[in-house]
Amino acid sequence: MELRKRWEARTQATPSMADPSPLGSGPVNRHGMPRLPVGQSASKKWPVLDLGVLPEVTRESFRLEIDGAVEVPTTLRFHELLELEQVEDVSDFHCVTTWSKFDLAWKGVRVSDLLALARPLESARALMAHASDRYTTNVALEEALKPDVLLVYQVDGAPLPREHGGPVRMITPQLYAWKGAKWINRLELLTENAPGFWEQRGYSMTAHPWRDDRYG
Ligand SMILES: Nc1nc2c(c(=O)[nH]1)N[C@H]1C(S)=C(S)[C@@H](COP(=O)(O)O)O[C@H]1N2
Ligand SMILES: [Mo]
Repeated sequence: MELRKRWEARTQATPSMADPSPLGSGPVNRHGMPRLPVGQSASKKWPVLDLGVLPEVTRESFRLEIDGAVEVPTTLRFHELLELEQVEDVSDFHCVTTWSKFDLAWKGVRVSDLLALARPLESARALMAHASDRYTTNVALEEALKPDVLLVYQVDGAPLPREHGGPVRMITPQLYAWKGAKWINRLELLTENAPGFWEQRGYSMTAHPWRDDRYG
């Protein structure tokens, strides 16, 4: 796909794909990185972490805006997500507070496919994800366009629970999990990377788990 191809070399060069000395332990994952990033412990449970506001979003009321540095600002409803290529992927979830949850089975659509619909300008460099609880988080395009970066509506065969960001959230398996906005409602393309909610409060702009890249 055109947009992803344009960014492919930069994506392949990201630390979670190409770091020659990644920090972590355990057998390697599909990208050759140790499965458990440095400073993390595997958790059986899947904790809930957020700002303590549970927005009232349903599949019916869900809207996703894709705007900013794009040719075609676009708004999608839930059923329109289902018209795109549906992706099932099993991936790990690394929270900066040191727990990792392995093998979450997600279903959703690729962020790269969503962004392509809006035709990002050549000058677009980063994504600001916005959520209904007013949370924001920024991700560079070479990360956001990875094929395992999804907007998901299902986990382990069931609708995504509201406390985990249902009806629709983003996931970024190759970055710390705060880069994945729950209750997502807007993908804003930026020509210059800018800090989101936690990034303004000292968290890393890049958030690479295998570099212990937690704080700015
Ligand atoms: N909208 C929104 N998304 C969010 C957050 C939040 O507060 N609001 N917290 C982030 C953080 S810090 C983490 S670790 C993960 C936690 O996801 P979970 O509650 O499903 O485990 O969501 C991220 N996405
Ligand atoms: Mo977090």
